[in-house]
Amino acid sequence: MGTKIMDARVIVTCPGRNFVTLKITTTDGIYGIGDGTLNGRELAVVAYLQEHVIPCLIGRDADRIEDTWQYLYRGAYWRRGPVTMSAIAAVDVALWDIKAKRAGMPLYQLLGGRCREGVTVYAHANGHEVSELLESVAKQQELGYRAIRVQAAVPGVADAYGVPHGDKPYEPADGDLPREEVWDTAKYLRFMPKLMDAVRSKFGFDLALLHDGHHRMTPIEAAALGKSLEEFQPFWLEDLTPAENQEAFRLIRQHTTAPLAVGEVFNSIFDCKQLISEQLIDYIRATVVHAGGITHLRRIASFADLYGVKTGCHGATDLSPVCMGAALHFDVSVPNFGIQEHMPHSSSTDEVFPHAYTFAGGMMDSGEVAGHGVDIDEKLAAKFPYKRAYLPVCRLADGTLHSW
Ligand code: GCO
Ligand code: MG
Repeated sequence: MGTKIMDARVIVTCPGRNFVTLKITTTDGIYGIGDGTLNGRELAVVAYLQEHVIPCLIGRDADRIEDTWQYLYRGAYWRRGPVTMSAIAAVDVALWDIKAKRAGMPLYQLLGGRCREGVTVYAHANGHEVSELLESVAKQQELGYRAIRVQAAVPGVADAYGVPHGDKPYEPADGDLPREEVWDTAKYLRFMPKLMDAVRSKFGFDLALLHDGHHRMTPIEAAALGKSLEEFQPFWLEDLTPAENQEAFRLIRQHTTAPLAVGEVFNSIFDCKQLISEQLIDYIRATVVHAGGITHLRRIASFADLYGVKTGCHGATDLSPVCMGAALHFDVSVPNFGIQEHMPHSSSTDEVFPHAYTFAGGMMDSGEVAGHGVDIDEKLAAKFPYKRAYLPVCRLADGTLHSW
């Protein structure tokens, strides 16, 4: 009954920003697509797929998703890392798409069926001033969001994370070479309670408020931030410290009950093993494309469930609609779902990637189309050639390089 992989091709397109898509076609004429986008390092994944993965795929049984995953992960000898795991994710998601299309079912059915009626998503609000942030929160509320991430420019700091330059939507990968930003943690720590206070005073406590520290604090600074924001009851504080050092979270946890979320840059279960098993975080932010696809993300989620840690998939615009589609099937079917990030794509991106998923009233849904429900219009995609774009780098006032 097996169907074989006949062809696999990488499609790179830049409808406003770069996306890497793998398209796998089987001997029975069905195709599936997977996202392999790694922001600012896109062509590294393309080379890994073309030179090292695709030659091993041709002729392989398309139904053997787990075995193919093991072959590409365990069989490669050099394991893990964002480039490898994004490439594996692209294959994995394309194969799940094919299997679900062959079954004539939406992907979530193969993952055990629905655990909920829809997926609660959070939006981004930001501002160059607190007043502008408050307007942005109101606008997101009007669109129906009941969970909102708040980021604002910090007085006296040239470039805070999460605030757009000018009036374009926030999209940080904007330089032909990396733009340099200057950062000051002390000013940020003094400002954050004022920001949260302003938002709570205007909107009350029913709105779920999130905030992203974007890896810029030391553990003790992170602990101080958590303590100072606790009274504003954040839904979560994200990426307070660079999380290579998992045990750093013990120190943060000793000082604050603010819920902690980490993991958008993680690519395997080993990146979060200690964070989860010691219950040092509350939400794991790994998502489909950077954490080895549906197959590996489910493993991370099952492990997290043992320790009361919920999911909170990364969903910035640098993850393609293909990743979003796959993530929504995961989200509706995973028991320990927490929340899903939603940064809407540009209209040209949505045109290149027609999709079945929907948004209404602060919730998204995967839709009922067989497969993951996201396609690629290759003719249109070809009209948007790859354009090199780097994420910024960050420095302190004295020139010291800091985590961006
Ligand atoms: C988020 C993220 C993004 C990242 C981006 C980097 O929480 O949405 O931090 O905004 O900066 O995905 O490529
Ligand atoms: Mg983040």
